[in-house]
Amino acid sequence: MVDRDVTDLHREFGGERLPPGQRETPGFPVFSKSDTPEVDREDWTLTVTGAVEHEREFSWTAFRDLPSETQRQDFHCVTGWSRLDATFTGVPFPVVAERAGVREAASHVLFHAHDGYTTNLPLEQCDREYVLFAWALDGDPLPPDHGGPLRVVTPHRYAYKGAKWVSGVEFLTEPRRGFWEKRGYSDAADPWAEDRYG
Ligand SMILES: Nc1nc2c(c(=O)[nH]1)N[C@H]1C(S)=C(S)[C@@H](COP(=O)(O)O)O[C@H]1N2
Ligand SMILES: [Mo]
Repeated sequence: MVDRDVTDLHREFGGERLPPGQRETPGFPVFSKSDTPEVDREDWTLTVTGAVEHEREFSWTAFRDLPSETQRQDFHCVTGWSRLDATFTGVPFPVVAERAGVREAASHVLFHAHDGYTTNLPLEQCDREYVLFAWALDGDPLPPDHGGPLRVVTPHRYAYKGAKWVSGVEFLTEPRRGFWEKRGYSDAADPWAEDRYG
């Protein structure tokens, strides 16, 4: 059962469903900068820090108690493959933002992950229903290689904007570049504008 189908969000960005220069892939490739880190649910936390009213630290059970939904989404990797019609279940970004109370001064978000990965987005691009903290893929627990127990997905941006094994969300008052953004990938990462390199 899908609560929300966002495979038409390309219309908002003025493009075709398959962004320019992308090809559809049948499977779901794994793409990581390094090995899959071991993340234990027992001592798992998600921290929400920075320009917020109330810094938070969610345990796995507390996070799973937040309102969640299942969405049908497309997934576009900057290296050229797109996985269409993935089904992700998780908590929409605005739910997490609302729990922490985002301060007026916040303008950007930096995600942190257990493999040392980071990635950044402007708050306005991040505070969207379809930016999901996902724990399930196609009805099964999110596999470790794909970022389990919890990852972020960003169907409106190249997939490097979605941190696998996410450990923290930091609200910033000025932009800061993440792992790939520092190494030459685009800050904007709009697939329909083909913003691949920065
Ligand atoms: N923590 C972390 N998140 C990450 C990455 C990574 O190396 N580490 N790679 C990014 C890139 S470039 C892509 S394309 C997607 C790949 O997700 P997948 O392995 O589930 O296909 O994760 C993104 N998130
Ligand atoms: Mo990617």
